Amino acid sequence: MTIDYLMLINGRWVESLTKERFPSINPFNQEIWSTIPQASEDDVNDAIEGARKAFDTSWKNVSGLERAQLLMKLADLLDDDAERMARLETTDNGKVIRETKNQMHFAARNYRFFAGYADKLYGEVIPMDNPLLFDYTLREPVGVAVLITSWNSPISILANKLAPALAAGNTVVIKPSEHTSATTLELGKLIQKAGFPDGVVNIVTGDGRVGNLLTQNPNVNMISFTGGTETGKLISRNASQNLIPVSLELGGKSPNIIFEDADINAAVIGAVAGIFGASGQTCVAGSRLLVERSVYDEVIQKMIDKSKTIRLGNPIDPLTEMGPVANKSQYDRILSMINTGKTEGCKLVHGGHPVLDNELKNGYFIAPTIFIDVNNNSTIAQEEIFGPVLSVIPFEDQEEAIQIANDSRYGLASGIWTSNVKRVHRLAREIQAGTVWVNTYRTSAAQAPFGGVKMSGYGRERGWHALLDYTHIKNVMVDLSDNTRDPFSMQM
Ligand code: TXE
Repeated sequence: MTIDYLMLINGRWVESLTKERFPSINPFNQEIWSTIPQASEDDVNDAIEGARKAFDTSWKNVSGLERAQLLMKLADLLDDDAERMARLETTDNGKVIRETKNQMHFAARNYRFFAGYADKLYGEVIPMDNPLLFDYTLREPVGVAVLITSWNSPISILANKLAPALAAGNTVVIKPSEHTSATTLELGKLIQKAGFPDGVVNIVTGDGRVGNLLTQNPNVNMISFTGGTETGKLISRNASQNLIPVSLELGGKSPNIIFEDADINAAVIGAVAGIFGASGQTCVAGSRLLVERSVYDEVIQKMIDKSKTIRLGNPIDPLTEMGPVANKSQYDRILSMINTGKTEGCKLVHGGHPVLDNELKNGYFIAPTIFIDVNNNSTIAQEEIFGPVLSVIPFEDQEEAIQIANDSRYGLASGIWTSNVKRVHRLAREIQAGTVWVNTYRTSAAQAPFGGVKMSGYGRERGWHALLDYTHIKNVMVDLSDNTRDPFSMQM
């Protein structure tokens, strides 16, 4: 039996005004397991009006302490519901349950982290040259924030946005990916249960048309987006028409660099986590593995050996290590990129094909794939594939490693595997990326800021830095003098 979800608009669970719906498909068995409303323009407007009204009325009078308590309550509810939420997420996007379960708790941790800031967002008193001027700042919420998320980690990505947005006193309209809307709508139920006032959090569903309407609406004050780089550009263009700020967390082609002085076994595990974890469907995927020539053959052999042991299977089974990719269009795109790698002469040493198996229900499975001797200019080394496809690239020395690492239009994440402490800090400065992992990969924390440079976007999520995107600074200047000023001598 399919579940027919509703949208959350202004505290009410509603059908789309046009009654239009679309199916959500389980990528493991390709069955339709739920249906989702396709929001109309009127639904979008209702959601934004609801968020605006809540911002101007009820939410404004909720103190920082109360906001913190609501966020803490939400975190508790999410922790308690993690198992069920993880199963739904896995059903929707095919990500293995061991990861989706972790992500529920990680999201809860994010709500707690930002809850701690809700009553500590204060400004500063600024000393003036003129002692009779008293100047201070207020840190204020921006207003109505639109949060658009992708399908690869819906609840975890949403927490990166929703937690700081609410902590800072904004109201929001969320649009999850059309491929994975269910858990965001389930979270809406937890948000209501936690006691957030009506209209503070609205959730509209649908495809890119809904995102387009949301990001064009003049009543929106900021946009936070996670998704593809091309969509990010469209959103940025829309935002420019209303001159509102945007935070963009986009794609990547991240270099994971292994030096000869690294703990090679640990580095290989890190490289596997980097590209085959989540079937390669993460923005930080370490899709370019740069390996120092002296350990090149050893690393490749170990990568192949390790890849052979990866357990593909039903993502709902806790023993499964790699599930299917999330949807048909991803599946087709990944296979076509593998084909491009082959035609461009990259040397395929492992995988490179779909895995068709009755046990796997003929789901969208793609074998862990390793290309070696890849030229960094080739398509598979430059384009984000968003699948389990690794390009291994040799380098001769540190300078060449830096040059290859930075020869990319993206700049999201990077990894360095070495025991040389000087090299660590040198590369940390030289590499053009928002994150540099050292002797680890795909490790994250609520406290650590995350985001990209270059075509990977701008803005930061997690860490107190995220609050900067959801607040603006107001300056208050008070004249304490009794004298009237010369009206024609003011500086501004
Ligand atoms: O992303 P889209 P898709 C990359 C990855 C992947 C590619 C395409 O390379 O292969 O993007 O994935 C909404 N205005 N990443 O098609 O289209 C859409 O409904 C406003 C990297 O899934 O960018 C969804 O909610 N919104 C990434 C969200 O944007 C629009 C994660 C993301 O969808 C819109 C996912 C529009 N015109 C994909 N069009 C990462 N950074 O982790 C679509 N949307």
